[in-house]
Amino acid sequence: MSDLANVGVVGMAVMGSNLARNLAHHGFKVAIFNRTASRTDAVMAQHGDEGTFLPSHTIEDFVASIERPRSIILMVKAGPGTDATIEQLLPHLDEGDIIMDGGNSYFRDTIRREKELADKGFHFVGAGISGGEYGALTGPSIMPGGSPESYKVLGPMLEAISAHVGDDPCCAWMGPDGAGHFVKMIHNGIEYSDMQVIGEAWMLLRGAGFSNAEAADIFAEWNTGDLDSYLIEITSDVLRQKDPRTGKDLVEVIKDRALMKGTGTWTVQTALDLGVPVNGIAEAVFARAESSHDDLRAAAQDTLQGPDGTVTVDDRQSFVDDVRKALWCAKVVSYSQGFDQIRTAGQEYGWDINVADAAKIWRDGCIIRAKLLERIRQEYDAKPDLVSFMAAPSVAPELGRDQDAWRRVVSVAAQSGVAAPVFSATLAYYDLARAPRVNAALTQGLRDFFGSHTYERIDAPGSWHLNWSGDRSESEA
Ligand code: NBP
Repeated sequence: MSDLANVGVVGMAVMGSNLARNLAHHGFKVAIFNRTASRTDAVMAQHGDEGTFLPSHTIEDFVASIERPRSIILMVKAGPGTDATIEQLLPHLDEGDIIMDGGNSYFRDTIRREKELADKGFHFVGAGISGGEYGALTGPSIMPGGSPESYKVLGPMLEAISAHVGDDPCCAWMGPDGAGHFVKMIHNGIEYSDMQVIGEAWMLLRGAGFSNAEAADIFAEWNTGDLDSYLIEITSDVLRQKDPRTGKDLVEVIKDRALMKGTGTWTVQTALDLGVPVNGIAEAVFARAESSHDDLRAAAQDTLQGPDGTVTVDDRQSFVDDVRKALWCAKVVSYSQGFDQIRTAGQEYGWDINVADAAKIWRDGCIIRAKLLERIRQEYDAKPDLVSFMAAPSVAPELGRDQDAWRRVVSVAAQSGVAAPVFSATLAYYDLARAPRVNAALTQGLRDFFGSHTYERIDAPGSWHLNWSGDRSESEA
Protein backbone atom coordinates (compact mmCIF):
# COMPACT_ATOMS: atom_id res chain seq x y z
CA MET A 1 0.00 0.00 0.00
CA SER A 2 1.23 3.50 -0.88
CA ASP A 3 2.60 5.70 1.88
CA LEU A 4 1.20 8.72 0.12
CA ALA A 5 -1.78 10.68 1.42
CA ASN A 6 -5.21 10.29 -0.21
CA VAL A 7 -5.91 13.98 0.21
CA GLY A 8 -4.19 17.16 1.37
CA VAL A 9 -5.59 20.02 3.43
CA VAL A 10 -4.04 23.50 3.40
CA GLY A 11 -5.00 25.78 6.29
CA MET A 12 -4.87 24.45 9.82
CA ALA A 13 -7.05 27.06 11.50
CA VAL A 14 -10.28 25.89 13.09
CA MET A 15 -12.09 24.73 9.92
CA GLY A 16 -9.16 23.12 8.12
CA SER A 17 -7.85 21.24 11.14
CA ASN A 18 -11.30 19.89 11.97
CA LEU A 19 -11.96 18.87 8.36
CA ALA A 20 -8.56 17.13 8.23
CA ARG A 21 -9.40 15.26 11.44
CA ASN A 22 -12.82 14.31 10.04
CA LEU A 23 -11.10 12.88 6.93
CA ALA A 24 -8.62 10.99 9.11
CA HIS A 25 -11.44 9.63 11.30
CA HIS A 26 -12.93 8.16 8.12
CA GLY A 27 -9.74 6.30 7.29
CA PHE A 28 -8.24 8.70 4.75
CA LYS A 29 -4.54 9.47 4.92
CA VAL A 30 -4.34 13.24 5.15
CA ALA A 31 -1.44 15.50 4.23
CA ILE A 32 -1.59 18.76 6.17
CA PHE A 33 0.08 22.13 5.68
CA ASN A 34 -0.29 25.63 7.05
CA ARG A 35 1.52 28.84 6.10
CA THR A 36 2.59 29.24 9.72
CA ALA A 37 4.18 25.91 10.62
CA SER A 38 3.36 26.10 14.32
CA ARG A 39 -0.33 25.50 13.56
CA THR A 40 0.54 22.26 11.74
CA ASP A 41 2.70 21.22 14.68
CA ALA A 42 -0.12 22.01 17.11
CA VAL A 43 -2.56 19.79 15.18
CA MET A 44 -0.04 16.95 15.24
CA ALA A 45 0.62 17.43 18.97
CA GLN A 46 -3.06 17.49 19.92
CA HIS A 47 -4.63 15.16 17.36
CA GLY A 48 -1.83 13.30 15.59
CA ASP A 49 -2.96 9.97 17.03
CA GLU A 50 -6.53 10.24 15.68
CA GLY A 51 -5.60 8.89 12.23
CA THR A 52 -2.89 9.02 9.59
CA PHE A 53 -1.60 12.55 9.08
CA LEU A 54 1.36 13.49 6.91
CA PRO A 55 2.45 16.95 8.11
CA SER A 56 4.70 19.20 6.00
CA HIS A 57 6.42 22.50 6.63
CA THR A 58 6.97 23.35 2.97
CA ILE A 59 4.48 23.42 0.13
CA GLU A 60 6.82 21.25 -2.00
CA ASP A 61 6.92 18.50 0.61
CA PHE A 62 3.18 18.79 1.11
CA VAL A 63 2.39 18.34 -2.60
CA ALA A 64 4.91 15.51 -2.90
CA SER A 65 3.22 13.65 -0.03
CA ILE A 66 -0.13 13.27 -1.87
CA GLU A 67 -1.03 10.48 -4.31
CA ARG A 68 -1.85 11.43 -7.93
CA PRO A 69 -4.13 12.72 -9.27
CA ARG A 70 -3.91 14.90 -6.20
CA SER A 71 -6.90 16.16 -4.26
CA ILE A 72 -6.00 19.27 -2.28
CA ILE A 73 -8.53 21.06 -0.11
CA LEU A 74 -7.95 24.73 0.73
CA MET A 75 -9.36 25.94 4.05
CA VAL A 76 -7.78 29.38 4.19
CA LYS A 77 -9.22 32.84 4.69
CA ALA A 78 -11.28 33.60 1.59
CA GLY A 79 -10.01 36.27 -0.80
CA PRO A 80 -6.35 37.10 -1.44
CA GLY A 81 -5.28 34.19 0.81
CA THR A 82 -6.99 31.76 -1.55
CA ASP A 83 -5.28 33.21 -4.64
CA ALA A 84 -1.91 33.32 -2.85
CA THR A 85 -2.21 29.67 -1.83
CA ILE A 86 -3.18 28.59 -5.35
CA GLU A 87 -0.18 30.49 -6.75
CA GLN A 88 2.14 28.67 -4.34
CA LEU A 89 0.69 25.28 -5.20
CA LEU A 90 0.61 25.56 -9.00
CA PRO A 91 4.33 25.12 -9.81
CA HIS A 92 4.32 21.78 -7.95
CA LEU A 93 1.12 20.27 -9.39
CA ASP A 94 0.64 17.88 -12.31
CA GLU A 95 -2.05 17.93 -14.98
CA GLY A 96 -5.34 16.53 -13.72
CA ASP A 97 -4.73 17.43 -10.08
CA ILE A 98 -7.72 18.87 -8.21
CA ILE A 99 -7.75 21.92 -5.98
CA MET A 100 -10.90 22.28 -3.91
CA ASP A 101 -11.56 25.60 -2.21
CA GLY A 102 -13.69 24.90 0.87
CA GLY A 103 -13.62 28.51 2.10
CA ASN A 104 -16.44 31.03 1.90
CA SER A 105 -15.34 32.39 -1.46
CA TYR A 106 -17.41 34.72 -3.62
CA PHE A 107 -18.84 32.63 -6.46
CA ARG A 108 -17.59 35.05 -9.14
CA ASP A 109 -14.03 34.53 -7.84
CA THR A 110 -14.65 30.80 -8.11
CA ILE A 111 -15.80 31.16 -11.73
CA ARG A 112 -12.58 33.08 -12.49
CA ARG A 113 -10.33 30.60 -10.67
CA GLU A 114 -12.00 27.61 -12.28
CA LYS A 115 -11.40 29.05 -15.74
CA GLU A 116 -7.79 30.02 -15.00
CA LEU A 117 -6.99 26.59 -13.62
CA ALA A 118 -8.86 24.67 -16.32
CA ASP A 119 -6.80 26.55 -18.93
CA LYS A 120 -3.69 25.24 -17.17
CA GLY A 121 -4.93 21.64 -17.07
CA PHE A 122 -6.08 21.51 -13.45
CA HIS A 123 -9.50 20.94 -11.92
CA PHE A 124 -10.83 23.57 -9.55
CA VAL A 125 -13.75 22.80 -7.28
CA GLY A 126 -15.46 25.59 -5.34
CA ALA A 127 -17.20 23.88 -2.43
CA GLY A 128 -19.37 25.58 0.13
CA ILE A 129 -19.03 23.97 3.55
CA SER A 130 -21.47 24.71 6.36
CA GLY A 131 -21.72 23.56 9.92
CA GLY A 132 -19.09 25.66 11.66
CA GLU A 133 -16.16 24.07 13.43
CA TYR A 134 -18.21 21.28 14.99
CA GLY A 135 -19.77 20.38 11.64
CA ALA A 136 -16.37 20.32 9.95
CA LEU A 137 -15.27 17.74 12.52
CA THR A 138 -18.38 15.59 12.79
CA GLY A 139 -20.12 15.97 9.44
CA PRO A 140 -20.81 19.21 7.58
CA SER A 141 -23.12 19.96 4.71
CA ILE A 142 -20.96 20.23 1.58
CA MET A 143 -21.93 22.00 -1.66
CA PRO A 144 -19.30 21.33 -4.34
CA GLY A 145 -19.26 22.89 -7.80
CA GLY A 146 -16.82 22.25 -10.63
CA SER A 147 -16.25 19.70 -13.35
CA PRO A 148 -18.23 16.44 -13.11
CA GLU A 149 -14.90 14.54 -13.53
CA SER A 150 -13.50 16.13 -10.38
CA TYR A 151 -16.64 15.15 -8.46
CA LYS A 152 -16.06 11.54 -9.50
CA VAL A 153 -12.77 11.67 -7.60
CA LEU A 154 -13.70 13.96 -4.70
CA GLY A 155 -17.36 13.01 -4.34
CA PRO A 156 -16.97 9.68 -2.50
CA MET A 157 -14.55 11.24 0.00
CA LEU A 158 -16.72 14.33 0.59
CA GLU A 159 -19.88 12.26 0.88
CA ALA A 160 -18.17 9.98 3.42
CA ILE A 161 -17.24 12.87 5.74
CA SER A 162 -20.48 14.84 5.33
CA ALA A 163 -23.49 14.67 7.62
CA HIS A 164 -26.09 12.06 6.70
CA VAL A 165 -29.87 11.85 6.85
CA GLY A 166 -30.47 8.12 6.94
CA ASP A 167 -28.23 6.88 4.13
CA ASP A 168 -28.37 10.19 2.22
CA PRO A 169 -25.15 12.20 2.43
CA CYS A 170 -25.52 15.95 2.95
CA CYS A 171 -23.23 16.51 -0.02
CA ALA A 172 -24.13 16.68 -3.70
CA TRP A 173 -22.62 18.17 -6.83
CA MET A 174 -24.33 21.50 -7.41
CA GLY A 175 -23.14 22.27 -10.94
CA PRO A 176 -20.20 23.75 -12.85
CA ASP A 177 -17.68 26.39 -11.68
CA GLY A 178 -19.31 28.79 -9.17
CA ALA A 179 -22.52 26.81 -8.51
CA GLY A 180 -21.34 25.34 -5.18
CA HIS A 181 -20.21 28.62 -3.70
CA PHE A 182 -23.37 30.29 -5.02
CA VAL A 183 -25.55 27.76 -3.19
CA LYS A 184 -23.46 28.25 -0.02
CA MET A 185 -23.93 32.02 -0.35
CA ILE A 186 -27.71 31.55 -0.46
CA HIS A 187 -27.47 29.23 2.54
CA ASN A 188 -25.85 32.06 4.46
CA GLY A 189 -28.40 34.60 3.18
CA ILE A 190 -31.21 32.40 4.49
CA GLU A 191 -29.25 32.02 7.73
CA TYR A 192 -29.41 35.83 8.12
CA SER A 193 -33.21 35.93 7.71
CA ASP A 194 -33.68 32.85 9.90
CA MET A 195 -31.75 34.48 12.73
CA GLN A 196 -33.50 37.82 12.25
CA VAL A 197 -37.03 36.33 12.47
CA ILE A 198 -36.00 34.48 15.62
CA GLY A 199 -34.71 37.77 17.02
CA GLU A 200 -37.93 39.57 16.09
CA ALA A 201 -39.99 36.86 17.83
CA TRP A 202 -37.79 37.22 20.93
CA MET A 203 -38.22 41.01 21.01
CA LEU A 204 -42.01 40.62 20.77
CA LEU A 205 -42.06 38.08 23.59
CA ARG A 206 -39.73 40.29 25.63
CA GLY A 207 -41.96 43.31 24.96
CA ALA A 208 -44.95 41.30 26.21
CA GLY A 209 -43.17 40.66 29.49
CA PHE A 210 -41.82 37.15 28.99
CA SER A 211 -38.50 36.61 30.76
CA ASN A 212 -35.60 35.15 28.81
CA ALA A 213 -36.07 31.87 30.67
CA GLU A 214 -39.74 31.82 29.67
CA ALA A 215 -38.83 32.68 26.08
CA ALA A 216 -36.27 29.87 26.14
CA ASP A 217 -39.02 27.43 27.13
CA ILE A 218 -41.26 28.76 24.36
CA PHE A 219 -38.55 28.29 21.73
CA ALA A 220 -37.86 24.79 23.07
CA GLU A 221 -41.56 24.00 22.69
CA TRP A 222 -41.61 25.42 19.15
CA ASN A 223 -38.64 23.23 18.34
CA THR A 224 -40.84 20.16 18.76
CA GLY A 225 -43.15 21.18 15.89
CA ASP A 226 -42.96 22.64 12.38
CA LEU A 227 -40.28 25.11 13.46
CA ASP A 228 -37.92 22.28 14.47
CA SER A 229 -34.45 23.54 13.50
CA TYR A 230 -30.92 23.93 14.79
CA LEU A 231 -31.20 27.71 15.13
CA ILE A 232 -34.43 27.53 17.17
CA GLU A 233 -32.82 24.83 19.33
CA ILE A 234 -29.73 26.89 20.14
CA THR A 235 -31.86 30.01 20.70
CA SER A 236 -33.13 28.30 23.86
CA ASP A 237 -29.55 27.62 24.96
CA VAL A 238 -28.44 31.20 24.38
CA LEU A 239 -31.50 32.69 26.14
CA ARG A 240 -31.00 30.42 29.17
CA GLN A 241 -27.30 31.17 29.51
CA LYS A 242 -26.19 33.23 32.50
CA ASP A 243 -23.30 35.65 32.27
CA PRO A 244 -20.35 34.09 34.13
CA ARG A 245 -19.24 37.57 35.29
CA THR A 246 -22.45 39.17 36.54
CA GLY A 247 -24.92 36.32 36.85
CA LYS A 248 -27.37 38.22 34.63
CA ASP A 249 -28.86 36.67 31.50
CA LEU A 250 -25.95 36.61 29.05
CA VAL A 251 -28.09 37.98 26.23
CA GLU A 252 -28.72 41.12 28.32
CA VAL A 253 -25.00 41.92 28.58
CA ILE A 254 -24.12 41.22 24.93
CA LYS A 255 -23.86 44.45 22.92
CA ASP A 256 -26.74 44.67 20.44
CA ARG A 257 -24.56 45.19 17.37
CA ALA A 258 -24.72 42.30 14.88
CA LEU A 259 -21.63 41.88 12.75
CA MET A 260 -21.29 40.19 9.38
CA LYS A 261 -18.61 38.80 7.12
CA GLY A 262 -20.14 39.50 3.71
CA THR A 263 -22.07 36.49 2.44
CA GLY A 264 -25.44 38.09 3.29
CA THR A 265 -24.44 41.23 1.43
CA TRP A 266 -23.35 39.14 -1.58
CA THR A 267 -26.70 37.33 -1.54
CA VAL A 268 -28.59 40.60 -1.78
CA GLN A 269 -26.23 42.16 -4.32
CA THR A 270 -26.57 39.09 -6.53
CA ALA A 271 -30.35 39.01 -6.09
CA LEU A 272 -30.45 42.59 -7.36
CA ASP A 273 -28.31 41.61 -10.35
CA LEU A 274 -30.66 38.72 -11.09
CA GLY A 275 -33.81 40.78 -10.41
CA VAL A 276 -34.99 38.24 -7.83
CA PRO A 277 -36.97 39.79 -4.96
CA VAL A 278 -35.48 38.56 -1.68
CA ASN A 279 -36.73 41.29 0.64
CA GLY A 280 -36.78 39.04 3.73
CA ILE A 281 -33.08 38.27 3.37
CA ALA A 282 -32.31 41.88 2.44
CA GLU A 283 -34.13 43.25 5.49
CA ALA A 284 -32.14 40.88 7.69
CA VAL A 285 -28.87 42.17 6.23
CA PHE A 286 -30.01 45.77 6.65
CA ALA A 287 -31.18 45.09 10.21
CA ARG A 288 -27.65 43.95 11.09
CA ALA A 289 -26.22 47.02 9.39
CA GLU A 290 -28.58 49.35 11.27
CA SER A 291 -27.83 47.61 14.57
CA SER A 292 -24.15 48.41 14.23
CA HIS A 293 -24.65 51.96 12.93
CA ASP A 294 -23.81 53.59 16.27
CA ASP A 295 -24.07 57.22 15.12
CA LEU A 296 -27.45 56.72 13.50
CA ARG A 297 -28.84 54.95 16.55
CA ALA A 298 -27.48 57.57 18.98
CA ALA A 299 -28.94 60.41 16.92
CA ALA A 300 -32.30 58.64 16.60
CA GLN A 301 -32.50 57.72 20.28
CA ASP A 302 -31.97 61.39 21.15
CA THR A 303 -34.63 62.74 18.85
CA LEU A 304 -37.19 60.28 17.51
CA GLN A 305 -40.37 59.53 19.41
CA GLY A 306 -42.64 56.51 19.46
CA PRO A 307 -43.89 53.64 21.61
CA ASP A 308 -41.21 52.01 23.79
CA GLY A 309 -41.57 48.39 22.65
CA THR A 310 -43.95 47.31 25.43
CA VAL A 311 -46.52 44.94 23.96
CA THR A 312 -49.91 44.88 25.67
CA VAL A 313 -51.27 41.36 25.64
CA ASP A 314 -54.68 40.14 26.83
CA ASP A 315 -54.17 36.43 26.37
CA ARG A 316 -50.53 35.35 26.70
CA GLN A 317 -51.01 31.91 25.15
CA SER A 318 -52.83 33.32 22.09
CA PHE A 319 -50.07 35.85 21.66
CA VAL A 320 -47.39 33.15 21.82
CA ASP A 321 -49.32 31.12 19.22
CA ASP A 322 -49.59 34.17 16.97
CA VAL A 323 -45.86 34.85 17.19
CA ARG A 324 -45.12 31.20 16.40
CA LYS A 325 -47.33 31.34 13.33
CA ALA A 326 -45.81 34.64 12.19
CA LEU A 327 -42.34 33.16 12.62
CA TRP A 328 -43.36 30.12 10.58
CA CYS A 329 -44.82 32.23 7.76
CA ALA A 330 -41.83 34.61 7.62
CA LYS A 331 -39.46 31.64 7.65
CA VAL A 332 -41.31 29.87 4.82
CA VAL A 333 -41.27 33.03 2.71
CA SER A 334 -37.55 33.71 3.39
CA TYR A 335 -36.60 30.17 2.40
CA SER A 336 -38.88 30.46 -0.62
CA GLN A 337 -37.02 33.61 -1.69
CA GLY A 338 -33.62 31.95 -1.28
CA PHE A 339 -34.66 28.92 -3.32
CA ASP A 340 -36.11 31.20 -5.98
CA GLN A 341 -32.69 32.85 -6.20
CA ILE A 342 -30.99 29.45 -6.62
CA ARG A 343 -33.46 28.38 -9.32
CA THR A 344 -33.08 31.66 -11.20
CA ALA A 345 -29.28 31.65 -10.98
CA GLY A 346 -29.23 28.05 -12.21
CA GLN A 347 -31.05 29.18 -15.35
CA GLU A 348 -29.25 32.51 -15.74
CA TYR A 349 -25.72 31.19 -15.30
CA GLY A 350 -26.33 27.91 -17.16
CA TRP A 351 -25.70 25.77 -14.07
CA ASP A 352 -28.86 23.68 -14.26
CA ILE A 353 -28.86 23.31 -10.46
CA ASN A 354 -31.03 20.55 -9.07
CA VAL A 355 -32.87 22.70 -6.52
CA ALA A 356 -34.19 19.66 -4.63
CA ASP A 357 -30.57 18.58 -4.04
CA ALA A 358 -29.76 21.90 -2.36
CA ALA A 359 -32.67 21.34 0.05
CA LYS A 360 -31.63 17.71 0.51
CA ILE A 361 -28.08 18.49 1.59
CA TRP A 362 -29.18 21.23 4.01
CA ARG A 363 -31.34 18.85 6.03
CA ASP A 364 -28.43 18.15 8.35
CA GLY A 365 -24.88 19.29 9.04
CA CYS A 366 -25.45 22.96 8.22
CA ILE A 367 -26.54 25.94 10.30
CA ILE A 368 -29.98 26.31 8.69
CA ARG A 369 -30.86 22.63 9.05
CA ALA A 370 -34.57 22.50 9.68
CA LYS A 371 -37.55 20.21 9.35
CA LEU A 372 -38.86 22.59 6.67
CA LEU A 373 -36.06 21.54 4.29
CA GLU A 374 -37.49 18.06 3.82
CA ARG A 375 -40.72 19.66 2.59
CA ILE A 376 -38.80 21.93 0.26
CA ARG A 377 -36.92 18.90 -1.07
CA GLN A 378 -40.17 17.03 -1.69
CA GLU A 379 -41.78 19.96 -3.49
CA TYR A 380 -38.82 20.55 -5.85
CA ASP A 381 -38.38 16.82 -6.35
CA ALA A 382 -41.99 16.55 -7.49
CA LYS A 383 -41.74 19.69 -9.65
CA PRO A 384 -38.14 20.71 -10.48
CA ASP A 385 -39.30 23.95 -12.15
CA LEU A 386 -41.47 24.98 -9.18
CA VAL A 387 -41.78 28.77 -9.47
CA SER A 388 -42.23 29.49 -5.78
CA PHE A 389 -42.10 27.21 -2.74
CA MET A 390 -44.52 29.40 -0.79
CA ALA A 391 -47.12 28.91 -3.54
CA ALA A 392 -46.64 25.12 -3.66
CA PRO A 393 -49.88 23.16 -3.25
CA SER A 394 -48.98 21.76 0.17
CA VAL A 395 -47.61 25.04 1.53
CA ALA A 396 -50.01 27.75 0.33
CA PRO A 397 -52.97 26.48 2.43
CA GLU A 398 -50.82 26.54 5.57
CA LEU A 399 -49.76 30.12 4.94
CA GLY A 400 -53.41 30.92 4.28
CA ARG A 401 -54.34 29.32 7.60
CA ASP A 402 -51.71 31.26 9.59
CA GLN A 403 -51.72 34.60 7.79
CA ASP A 404 -54.26 36.21 10.13
CA ALA A 405 -51.89 35.63 13.04
CA TRP A 406 -49.00 36.93 10.95
CA ARG A 407 -50.93 40.14 10.21
CA ARG A 408 -51.86 40.58 13.88
CA VAL A 409 -48.22 40.22 14.90
CA VAL A 410 -47.01 42.72 12.29
CA SER A 411 -49.72 45.18 13.44
CA VAL A 412 -48.90 44.71 17.11
CA ALA A 413 -45.20 45.16 16.39
CA ALA A 414 -45.84 48.41 14.51
CA GLN A 415 -48.20 49.73 17.19
CA SER A 416 -45.81 48.83 20.00
CA GLY A 417 -42.65 50.14 18.40
CA VAL A 418 -41.01 46.73 18.10
CA ALA A 419 -38.95 46.64 14.90
CA ALA A 420 -39.94 43.55 12.93
CA PRO A 421 -38.51 44.18 9.46
CA VAL A 422 -38.50 40.58 8.22
CA PHE A 423 -41.94 39.72 9.63
CA SER A 424 -43.37 42.73 7.79
CA ALA A 425 -41.27 42.57 4.60
CA THR A 426 -42.15 38.93 3.99
CA LEU A 427 -45.83 39.70 4.56
CA ALA A 428 -45.61 42.52 2.00
CA TYR A 429 -43.93 40.09 -0.45
CA TYR A 430 -46.71 37.57 0.16
CA ASP A 431 -49.42 40.19 -0.42
CA LEU A 432 -47.68 41.69 -3.43
CA ALA A 433 -47.31 38.27 -5.04
CA ARG A 434 -50.93 37.19 -4.47
CA ALA A 435 -52.69 40.48 -5.34
CA PRO A 436 -54.46 40.46 -8.72
CA ARG A 437 -53.60 44.17 -9.23
CA VAL A 438 -50.59 45.95 -7.73
CA ASN A 439 -49.44 49.55 -7.72
CA ALA A 440 -47.02 48.94 -10.61
CA ALA A 441 -49.69 50.20 -13.05
CA LEU A 442 -49.45 53.68 -11.54
CA THR A 443 -45.65 53.42 -11.44
CA GLN A 444 -45.64 52.76 -15.20
CA GLY A 445 -48.02 55.68 -15.78
CA LEU A 446 -45.70 57.98 -13.84
CA ARG A 447 -42.63 56.68 -15.67
CA ASP A 448 -44.29 57.31 -19.00
CA PHE A 449 -45.35 60.81 -17.86
CA PHE A 450 -41.91 62.05 -16.84
CA GLY A 451 -39.63 59.95 -19.01
CA SER A 452 -41.62 58.51 -21.95
CA HIS A 453 -40.71 55.08 -20.63
CA THR A 454 -43.93 53.58 -22.14
CA TYR A 455 -46.38 51.13 -20.61
CA GLU A 456 -48.03 47.86 -21.57
CA ARG A 457 -51.82 47.58 -21.78
CA ILE A 458 -53.98 44.82 -20.33
CA ASP A 459 -56.08 44.72 -23.53
CA ALA A 460 -53.53 45.00 -26.36
CA PRO A 461 -50.00 43.77 -27.02
CA GLY A 462 -47.00 46.08 -27.46
CA SER A 463 -45.63 49.13 -25.65
CA TRP A 464 -47.52 52.39 -25.58
CA HIS A 465 -46.85 56.05 -24.89
CA LEU A 466 -49.28 58.82 -24.06
CA ASN A 467 -48.58 62.33 -25.32
CA TRP A 468 -48.81 63.74 -21.79
CA SER A 469 -47.65 67.28 -22.64
CA GLY A 470 -49.74 67.56 -25.80
CA ASP A 471 -53.11 66.23 -26.87
CA ARG A 472 -52.88 63.11 -24.63
CA SER A 473 -53.29 60.80 -27.58
CA GLU A 474 -51.76 57.33 -27.37
CA SER A 475 -49.21 55.94 -29.81
CA GLU A 476 -47.45 52.61 -30.08
CA ALA A 477 -43.78 52.84 -29.12
P1 NBP B 1 -9.74 31.80 8.83
O1 NBP B 1 -10.76 32.27 7.87
O2 NBP B 1 -9.59 32.53 10.11
O3 NBP B 1 -8.33 31.80 8.06
C1 NBP B 1 -7.14 31.41 8.72
C2 NBP B 1 -6.35 30.49 7.85
O4 NBP B 1 -6.03 31.11 6.60
C3 NBP B 1 -5.01 30.16 8.51
O5 NBP B 1 -4.67 28.83 8.20
C4 NBP B 1 -4.08 31.16 7.84
O6 NBP B 1 -2.73 30.79 7.87
C5 NBP B 1 -4.60 31.09 6.44
N1 NBP B 1 -4.15 32.20 5.59
C6 NBP B 1 -4.38 33.50 5.65
BR1 NBP B 1 -5.36 34.33 6.95
N2 NBP B 1 -3.80 34.21 4.69
C7 NBP B 1 -3.12 33.29 3.98
C8 NBP B 1 -2.28 33.39 2.87
N3 NBP B 1 -2.05 34.57 2.28
N4 NBP B 1 -1.70 32.26 2.40
C9 NBP B 1 -1.92 31.08 3.01
N5 NBP B 1 -2.73 30.93 4.08
C10 NBP B 1 -3.32 32.02 4.56
O7 NBP B 1 -9.92 30.25 9.16
P2 NBP B 1 -11.24 29.39 9.44
O8 NBP B 1 -12.19 30.10 10.34
O9 NBP B 1 -10.75 28.05 9.77
O10 NBP B 1 -11.96 29.33 8.01
C11 NBP B 1 -11.33 28.76 6.87
C12 NBP B 1 -12.24 28.98 5.68
O11 NBP B 1 -13.49 28.32 5.91
C13 NBP B 1 -12.59 30.45 5.43
O12 NBP B 1 -12.67 30.69 4.06
C14 NBP B 1 -13.93 30.61 6.08
O13 NBP B 1 -14.69 31.66 5.51
C15 NBP B 1 -14.55 29.25 5.79
N6 NBP B 1 -15.62 28.85 6.72
C16 NBP B 1 -15.52 29.09 8.04
C17 NBP B 1 -16.53 28.69 8.90
C18 NBP B 1 -16.44 28.92 10.39
O14 NBP B 1 -17.41 28.60 11.09
N7 NBP B 1 -15.34 29.43 10.89
C19 NBP B 1 -17.64 28.02 8.39
C20 NBP B 1 -17.70 27.74 7.03
C21 NBP B 1 -16.68 28.17 6.20
P3 NBP B 1 -1.79 31.30 9.08
O15 NBP B 1 -2.02 30.36 10.20
O16 NBP B 1 -0.43 31.21 8.52
O17 NBP B 1 -2.20 32.72 9.39
